[in-house]
Amino acid sequence: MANLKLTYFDFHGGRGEPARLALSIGAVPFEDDRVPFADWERRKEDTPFGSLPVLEVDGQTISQSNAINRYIGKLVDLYPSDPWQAALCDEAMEAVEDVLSEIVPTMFLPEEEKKARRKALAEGPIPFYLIRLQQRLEAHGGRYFAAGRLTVADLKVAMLIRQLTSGVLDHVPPDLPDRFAPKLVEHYEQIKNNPAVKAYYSKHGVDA
Ligand SMILES: N[C@@H](CCC(=O)N[C@@H](CS)C(=O)NCC(=O)O)C(=O)O
Repeated sequence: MANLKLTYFDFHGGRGEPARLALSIGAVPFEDDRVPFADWERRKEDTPFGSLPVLEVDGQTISQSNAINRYIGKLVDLYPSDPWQAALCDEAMEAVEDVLSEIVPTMFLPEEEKKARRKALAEGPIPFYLIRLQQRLEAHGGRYFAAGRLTVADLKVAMLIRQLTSGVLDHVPPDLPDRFAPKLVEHYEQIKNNPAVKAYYSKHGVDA
């Protein structure tokens, strides 16, 4: 097995978390390099696109969260081998990227602007993506986004729901998923109760 080092910010969530979870579910040892926010400016220049996550495989580097998710998904059998199912898995992961690319930039806005932008997101794009993701889940049987089994798409959507329901995003009501996409909340609970996911969070001393 290759030597793996996954670099992401030092918190439980975000774009790096699905890969951390997938490696843990697959029981693949990896160096879990957690970057404190205070160190980021110094380390940013050394990443391929000035962002995290980054995965090092035997000293070679790749970035872009979904490229990493696909690569790790293939290593640990959490990515479909069937091309159509793989495309469905990608579809869900890219939809999460669409919504994250609206949410993440608000973190760096001054307070008043952040409030206005997040209020607008909570009244439009976030419910839109929640409703459409739920429709896609239901279209594929209601339990998994692709292949009728756990894939990295489920981990990525679950991390979005975890973030939205946790209340960490000021001005975004944490009940949006319950109101607009209760089936995604059920799906998140199902992922949270996966024994390997539970073991991962209990090892880190946090609630899933
Ligand atoms: N398209 C990239 C986006 C990566 C991205 O924007 N990551 C954020 C954290 S979730 C980041 O590194 N922000 C710090 C910065 O841009 O300086 C991916 O999917 O990995």
